[in-house]
Amino acid sequence: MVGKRAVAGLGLVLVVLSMIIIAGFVSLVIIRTSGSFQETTIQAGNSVNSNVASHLLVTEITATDGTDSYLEDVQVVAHLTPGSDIMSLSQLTILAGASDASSSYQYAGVDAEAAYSFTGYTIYSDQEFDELHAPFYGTNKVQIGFFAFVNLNVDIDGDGINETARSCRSDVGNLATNPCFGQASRTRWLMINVSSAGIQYVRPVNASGGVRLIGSGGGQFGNFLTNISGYGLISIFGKNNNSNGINANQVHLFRNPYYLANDHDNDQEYEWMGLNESHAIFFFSSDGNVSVQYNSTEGVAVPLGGDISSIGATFDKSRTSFTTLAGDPAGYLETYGLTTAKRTIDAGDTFTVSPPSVGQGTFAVTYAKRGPDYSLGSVHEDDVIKIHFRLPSSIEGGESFDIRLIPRTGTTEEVVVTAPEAINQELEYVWPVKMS
Ligand SMILES: [Ca+2]
Ligand SMILES: [Ca+2]
Ligand SMILES: [Ca+2]
Repeated sequence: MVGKRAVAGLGLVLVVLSMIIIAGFVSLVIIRTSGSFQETTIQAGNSVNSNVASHLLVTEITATDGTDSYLEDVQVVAHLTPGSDIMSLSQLTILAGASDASSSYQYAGVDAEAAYSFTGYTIYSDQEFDELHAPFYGTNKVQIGFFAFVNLNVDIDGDGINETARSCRSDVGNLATNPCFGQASRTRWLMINVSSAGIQYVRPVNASGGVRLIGSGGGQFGNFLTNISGYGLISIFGKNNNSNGINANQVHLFRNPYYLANDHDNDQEYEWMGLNESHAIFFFSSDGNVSVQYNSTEGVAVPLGGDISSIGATFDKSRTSFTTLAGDPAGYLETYGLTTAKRTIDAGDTFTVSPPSVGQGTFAVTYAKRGPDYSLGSVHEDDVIKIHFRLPSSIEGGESFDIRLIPRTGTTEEVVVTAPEAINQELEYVWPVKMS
């Protein structure tokens, strides 16, 4: 392994950026820390608005999920101070800063929970992958007959042995005693021999999902991205005009796709990525059904900066932009490393996929208490809201981060949080610190 390439300077840029935002928006900042419960009121920048305005007071912060000793998401409970103006959530900017990253957040909208099916909010940040494997796809044009396994030219379980396939005429009830010889005149199953997991049986199906016997007269058969023992996916697609069964080029085996942690095309659905020996291949949700793209390998190919098919190969690609199939900016890839196994990128090598903009995100809001004037998308004086968002980086025990709630006009609430030394609960109370 050659090692990770350091990413420097970004944090500083964001800090400077956030100071500019604050100076432009508000006249007052109230900083509250967990240690002493001191409240400090300071003047920050020039006063841009001296009207009575809004101030969200934070009363409690929880963070999740601590079961792996790191916290990623926070829930900030807050309400308006007496006399505050009604605040539209679209007029609230949140900044969060940890030791190595910071992010700004805008309101995800009243429909966010439905739109972002996962959490109701999102964040854009660099994604550093651990071990990665190629190839993600393989075909072989010879016929898959009844009597011998055919090499499919792909190693989906990564054990260095290609997977093979054979046609099967028996029905599944006979497989244990008489696997797949004779008994019927037509192909009923495809046997995929995954070298480390044994034989997997995949049933070709017709367009409505029913059993399709191969070997007599016409009709499409298929099987779309079916899971193969957790290692990958198989798709079969063809026309039933071959009495001897299925051709290998009608069978596609894929490694499991890698999922991107960011919504690169900003359409509130996730993207997939596959690798071959020379390229990372991206499938964007805005380009259509990602599984269809994956099956037909219609993705956007970005060079890895080397051929990783052999051991000892270097790959080195400085930060390179890529677009969706439609041509919209979709992010950056940076690679750097040396292979120690064929078609493998080691966990310690650099393989960083970045969205078009890093350090931005959205927050979602739920109502812990609904006041009499409650309305979605805004905060009234008697509401208690819970603000949900993802921290700019994972927080470990004892690490500090700060959160600033910045109204367009009004007083910024800043809370400095120090995580508990021992993080082990799914939900950890991180502010204020409970005194035992
Ligand atoms: Ca965690
Ligand atoms: Ca294998
Ligand atoms: Ca997307």
